[in-house]
Amino acid sequence: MHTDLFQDMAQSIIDGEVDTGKRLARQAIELGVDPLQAIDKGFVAGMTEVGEQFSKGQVFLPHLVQAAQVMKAAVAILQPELAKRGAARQMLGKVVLGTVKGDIHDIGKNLVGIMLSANGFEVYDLGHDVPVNAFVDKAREVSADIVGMSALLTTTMMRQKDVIKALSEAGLRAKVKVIVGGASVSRNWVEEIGADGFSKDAVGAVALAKELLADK
Ligand code: B1M
Repeated sequence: MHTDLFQDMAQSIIDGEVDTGKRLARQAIELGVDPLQAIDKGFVAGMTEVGEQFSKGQVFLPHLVQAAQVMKAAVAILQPELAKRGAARQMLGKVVLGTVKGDIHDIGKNLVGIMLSANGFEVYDLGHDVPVNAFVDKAREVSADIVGMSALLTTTMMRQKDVIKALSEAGLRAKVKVIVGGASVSRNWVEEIGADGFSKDAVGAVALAKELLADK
């Protein structure tokens, strides 16, 4: 169902057409399409394609920038609808979230934040390019239950390990669960750095956060 709409959404990302992306996001709401499906099957599919074209040298950095702009504009329109669907909720826990130092990729991190908020978590989003100590300071300040870190570059994944070390040094590691994510993050990486879990997508991040706090 809605296959054509999803294809058009993906194409708007590939073409870098912000106005088209916004129009299709509004159309999805009017048609009652699940906003999460619109993001996943439509816009994210387009972003994956752009990423593949970039790695093959078929498109260049300006294309990535433009694609990201379409994605952000479309998600901004779908976000209130996502929040509405997550209505009637209790506060499940506090999450300090950010993309690690040196990394400015924030689309996936934003989606994770939106989904956690929509599902009852109080999210403190520190943004992108977040220094190691900022995670630690905020976790202490708000008595966080979870620290969540996104990293998309193989070069910046190491910062996730640094934050875990800094949390330990600050005496906070036993009090917070640490979840990580990003295109290159794997189960092996989670074990290597001593995190508590990872998720491949934003829906999985919510399930993981709930699971980790279940016995708290
Ligand atoms: Co960049 N980039 N980029 N980029 N970019 C990648 C990551 C890359 C894989 C592209 C490629 O070569 N195929 C490659 C990394 C290679 C590597 O290290 N292995 C790359 C590169 C090389 C770069 C630059 C170095 C390019 C350059 O300058 N020469 C540069 C780095 C800048 C920096 O950060 N210092 C760069 C810049 C950019 C833009 C600024 C142009 C733009 C980002 C704009 C923005 O975010 N505001 C950009 C984009 C758009 C991409 C791709 C194409 C798409 C990323 C994205 O938004 N995906 C990406 C290729 C790819 O990943 N396929 C690429 C959609 C998003 C919904 O998915 O972010 O994976 P994702 O998030 C998912 C899951 O990973 C998970 O849930 C999310 C939602 O489903 N998840 C979590 C994410 N965080 C989580 C946290 C959790 C749990 C789950 O818990 C806390």
